[in-house]
Parts: sequence; structure tokens; C-alpha cells
Amino acid sequence: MLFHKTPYAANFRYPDRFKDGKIEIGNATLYAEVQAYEGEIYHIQVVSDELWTEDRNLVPLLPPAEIKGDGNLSVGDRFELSLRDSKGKILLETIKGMGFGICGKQSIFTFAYDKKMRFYGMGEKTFGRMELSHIRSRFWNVDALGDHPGQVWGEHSADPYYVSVPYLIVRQGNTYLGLLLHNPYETWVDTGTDPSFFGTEDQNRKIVLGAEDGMPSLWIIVGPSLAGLTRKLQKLVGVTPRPPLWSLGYHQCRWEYKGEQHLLDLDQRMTKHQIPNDGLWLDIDYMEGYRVFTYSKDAFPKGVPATLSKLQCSGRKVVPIIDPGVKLEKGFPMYEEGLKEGHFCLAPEGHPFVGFVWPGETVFPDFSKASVREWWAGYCRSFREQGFAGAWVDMNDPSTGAVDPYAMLFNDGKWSHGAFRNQYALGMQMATRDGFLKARPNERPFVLSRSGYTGTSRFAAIWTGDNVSNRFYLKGSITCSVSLGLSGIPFNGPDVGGFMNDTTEEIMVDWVKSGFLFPFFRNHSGGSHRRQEPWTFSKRGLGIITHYTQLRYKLLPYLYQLFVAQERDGDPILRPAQYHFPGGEMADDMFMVGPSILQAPCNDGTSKRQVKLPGKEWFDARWGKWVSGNLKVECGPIDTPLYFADKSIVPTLPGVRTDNSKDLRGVEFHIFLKDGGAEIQYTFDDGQTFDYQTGKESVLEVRAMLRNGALKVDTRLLNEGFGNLKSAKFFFYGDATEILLNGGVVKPKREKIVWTGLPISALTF
Ligand code: MIG
Repeated sequence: MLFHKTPYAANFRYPDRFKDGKIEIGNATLYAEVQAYEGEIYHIQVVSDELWTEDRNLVPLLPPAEIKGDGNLSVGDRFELSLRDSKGKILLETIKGMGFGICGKQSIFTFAYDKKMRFYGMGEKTFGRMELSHIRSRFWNVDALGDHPGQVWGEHSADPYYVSVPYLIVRQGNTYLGLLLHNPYETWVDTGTDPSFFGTEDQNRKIVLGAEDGMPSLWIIVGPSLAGLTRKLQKLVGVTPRPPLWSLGYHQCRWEYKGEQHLLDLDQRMTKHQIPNDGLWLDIDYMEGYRVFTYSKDAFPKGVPATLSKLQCSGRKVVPIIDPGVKLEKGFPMYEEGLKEGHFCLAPEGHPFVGFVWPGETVFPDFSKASVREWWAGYCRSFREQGFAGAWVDMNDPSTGAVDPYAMLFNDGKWSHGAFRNQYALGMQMATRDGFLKARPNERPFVLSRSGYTGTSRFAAIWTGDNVSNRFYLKGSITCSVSLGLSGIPFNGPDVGGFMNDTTEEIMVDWVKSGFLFPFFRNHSGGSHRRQEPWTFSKRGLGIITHYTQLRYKLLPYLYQLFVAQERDGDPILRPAQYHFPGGEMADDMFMVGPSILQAPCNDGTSKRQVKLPGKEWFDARWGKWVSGNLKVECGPIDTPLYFADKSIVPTLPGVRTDNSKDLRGVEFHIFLKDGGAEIQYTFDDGQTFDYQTGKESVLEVRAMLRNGALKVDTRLLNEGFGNLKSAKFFFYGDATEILLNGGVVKPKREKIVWTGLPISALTF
């Protein structure tokens, strides 16, 4: 397969006729199922006994109720699709006579392109921009570092990437549509590229969504707003269940950490430097000869539980890496067992497919089979029982080293490689999560995965794989993570500081400033490169990294609200400004964290930048001033441009956070209000179990109203399943001559607080 080329429309054959659900293409007869769902969601599936015998999706989607058809999607007599809004205006239509085509087992949907259209989404990509016009992109999970030539590493985008979500957002004006191919085989998307290479074929530009094989399955979702669209998509593919609170903390990793010595050393230094930290991670060297689900005596002299008990005091969790490849070795119990029970992927000749990974020759659990997922879950269960808090599932692209993967078949050799490759990580995530749940049914599991597919959101968070310690990847981490969030994978983040090559203090500090509020926040690096733990930088560097890490912990209650909203409503954590402020082009260098925070980090190494603030008033967290419009801002060494939206109330933990303690019942409410009203419903629970699902959560509503210099703040418990707050303190950023809290007059004090710059002053009560 050539990654940079895609099949061409002229080689496909198109319907001669479409009638009563039957599509006739030459001698072939296919059957179409066109279904409408509540909320302007449509599904088009094409069935054929000869070409695609079954839907091979491991995880079904979760559409809302079926409806009879709202008349907005119509199908022409050659199977052309056209979608209208309720006023009858065409939103999107396939090209006349060419709406749907086949070429052997390949299938394509082709829509008319208009140069006023804008495109976004596509899951995990490294194009470095939000807007994705004129791109030809493939969806085929790869080990990016291993599968792309070394030359692209550095300053070039590599395509395809680890995660496949063939989902395209099409924007016209402020109307957003989503097109999702729910086909696990290799797929591709073309957003109006010129196929000629010479710029002479403008009239041939098309929007194409194609698949190499597999039952054609296209979902069309009408937003019409970006927020409406994203919520509908997220509900369709499955929301991310409320994660354990500790997983939202700061994680420290390095390809080198292998056992007790590293863990205790890290633990002690985090405490010493007052860096709040929850996760300490173990990379592959903790294993006995890279055999999965083993650990070496050398790494854990008295066993894992003994080491983990030493970390109980600081509450740090340990997350080991788990690779799918099982060492091919006579006598290795997991290998022997898997061989006997037929758990491994087969080659065409009927014996287990052999790849080459860390342990040498390796065989691969066939996660397409429920019995194999069950078997794998058993191993995960015992890992959890020993005390490991989460699982880091790597190499599940699956990576086979220098071995071409196509001979790796699935489902007892009955499925081609392409049928399941993009779902391999998904199967591994499901099994791993399941094993953790088996060990501790009432504890929220945490799984971090490298590869993934539509539906991964239900089982695992994603880190964006091997990046490089440079500004190309630092800048690209914004567009990559925001796009993933818009594509239904909200819980994600990059290796902060960069994985490959030596980082520098400037890169590290800028990455922390840019990424400290990303959904997942982990410092990780390759073992042969410069160390990048916070204390390996200058005193000033350490101070800045510590400050922003502490600030993340202060903001944990706010971040937690975003995850609560994700599970309830499907909102992503990171989002472009257009999510709340329609209009304008999406910026590549600025993003919002939830509805109240906007960040515009200085990632290109210059000391000045332009910040185009959407909407009206913003509170500049650096200098404590209300600002608006198009600003030229300076970027100082310690500060970063961060703004709070007018009319927002941001819940935080109290004071400066010097450790990882985080009781959601003790909070500060920061009120950013120029005039008028603001409100929040603050949800809190134990941050750890599923008890919130049976009512053990509380919701405190806080309403603030500022009129003619008088501020009124009222609180009300809407739900008290988890009791009341233990403490609450209010901060008001503005001027008020009088403040009433729950009807009583309060005497505020002035206090200084440091967000991302100099200390600024607020009224507290
Ligand atoms: O071939 O386990 O992306 O995070 O440190 C490299 C070693 C295998 C790739 C992962 C990276 C991890 C590394 N792994």
C-alpha cells in the first residue's frame, strides 16, 4: 500500500439504477439501508452477499431512536444522496451519477466540493492545522516511528498515524456536518485535492470517503452548530466514562524507569520539590526479558506489592506498560497456554503469525475473539490485584517490527489483516479495562493506549505516540489534540517535553505552559535522550514547571467538571473558540479548555504574538485586566497568555497545591464577571468509584449577579448524595461596592493570587 496515494474515482463503477432499496451496478445487485435517527442523524449502509459478508465492527455505535425519515435526506434514482436543511436548502450532495461507487471490494462516497467549504476532524493527524482542505489522508493504524521513513521525523507530518477515526467535519458558514465512515478496514478521505498534481484539474475536486474493503457504512450528522455536532457524534460513538481523579493529575514517565529504585527516587523528589504528582510510569525494562505480565526480580526485589506499599504515603499510583506481543519461547507459560488454546493471530498457513518486537520473535493475541479478550483480561486482573493502578497499552497498532504485517490474520485465520488491524488496539483496550474491572469492580479503571479507533473513547485515553522534542511537534500538539476531541476521542495528550531527541529547557517550559491543562498530562521521553524530569532543568526552569503543575492541580475541580460534562453531554475537553463563539476561521495556535478558559501559548519561540479574542470581554489571568479584541501580546519567560471568559465561575482547590491531595469538597469559586449573571453547577463525588452512578454525587449550584456595583452570590445544593462541601471560598475579579452571599452582607478582603503571571488581586469572601 502506498500511503500517499488513494484510489481514483474513474476506476470505480457507479449505480445504473436505484429502486426499492436495490442498487444495480452492472451485473451486481447491492442493497441499501437508509435510516434516519432523532436529531438529524442518518445512516447509509450498503449490503452485498458477495462483496462484504458481514459488518466487522467490534463495537457497535449507539444511535438515538430511529425515526421514519424527516425528508431532509433524499436518495436519487442512481443512489445519489442529498441532504437539505429544514428550509429545503441543500447542505451537501453527492456528485450526479457518482454518489456511491465500487471497484472490486473498494467502495467510495463522493460529495460535491465547494471552495467555500471548510474541513476539520479526522481524528489523530499531524498536519499541524485545524482546517483540513485539500488533504488526502489514510486511516490505517501505524507505529508511526517504525512504519514511516526516518526522514519524516523532525519537521514533517506523517500520515497515516496511530489512531484511525475516519470522520470528517464539513463546515459551510456556521453550519457543521459530520461524515463518519464506520468501517474498520483501511479507509481514506479526500477533501478536494487536485488529482492531477499539476493544478490543472480544479473541476475534479471532490470530497471522497472511501474504503479498501468492508461493508460501506456512512453516518451523516447535522450539527448544525459545532457543539451540537460534537455532542451528537460523541453520544453515537460512546462517551468517555468519568475517569478516576488521579488520572487527571500529573504523570511522570521515561523509557528507563523499571522498578523500585526509580519509583522511590521519583517519589522522594516530587515531594521534595513540592511538585504535585499522581502517576509514576514503568516502561518495558521492568519486565523479565520483555515477557508481558512478568516483572524482574532485579526491578522489584521483594515483589510489586512490597514496592507499591512504600508509595502509599504519597498516594502515587504506578502504571506499567503492557505490550501485546507475547514472546515466542518454549516454556514461557503465557506462550504455551495461548498456543494450546488457539489465542494467537494466524498466518495463512495456519500457524501463529510471527513478528519481531522487544522480546525477539513474538506472537500476537487475537483480540477479535471474545475468548482471547477474556484470556487477556485474566492477566490484567492479576496485575491490578498486585496493585498496579492503571495500564499503558503500547505497540497495539499492532507493531511488528521489521516484519510486514499483512500475513497476520484474525478470527482463526478467517479475517484478512485489514479487517481488524484498525480495531486491534480497541480490542486490547476493551480486554484490559475489563480485566481491571474484574479485579476491582467498583473502581474506575484507567487505560492509556497508543493506537485506537472510533469507540476507543469508551475504554481508554490516548497519548499521541512518539513525538519529537521540537517546535513542530509542540505547535502540532494543539491541533492534534483539539482535532481528536472534535472527532470523539476527548481524553488525550502528547508526550510533554517530546519523546525523541534531546529536549531543551525552552521547549520543555513552553510545552508545560502550553499543555498543562490538556486532558492528559504526562512528561515522557525516550531513554537515550537528555533527562527531562522537572529537576533536571535550571532552578528557574524547575520553578516554572512546578508552578504550572501546581496550577493544574488547583484547577482539577474545573477539569473534573469537563469530564463530568463529557460523560453527560458529550462535550470535548479541549475545543476551538468556535465551539462557543461561532464565526471566523479556526486558529491553530489557540484553544479553549472547557467553556471558561482560553489559552494562546507562545509556542513558536518568539516573544510576541497576536491573540484574536472571540466574543467580548476576557479576564487576562496574567495581568488581572479585562481585555477584548485583537491583541498583540508579549510572552515573558514565566507567564503564558491565558484568559478567563466573562460570566464564568471556575471551581478550584484552595490555595497553592504542593502535593496531590484533592478532596473535591473543599473548593474556591473564582467569579469572572464584568456585569450581569454567571452560574455553575459544581458536581463532586469521591473521584474514584462508580458510586456516583447510584446517586452518591452532589451538585452545588452557584449563581452570581452583578448589577450597579452590587454583587449577589447565591448557592444551593441541588443534589446531596455525596454530602455538602467542607469549605467554600469565593474570589471576585472586579469591583463591587457591596457583596451579598446567600442574602447576607459580607465584608470582602483583598488577596493576591498568581495564575500565569504576576500576582493579581481579587476580592475574597
Ligand atoms: O519501540 O516502550 O511509543 O512511549 O517509551 C518503542 C518503549 C516502544 C514506544 C512508545 C514509547 C515507549 C517505547 N515504545
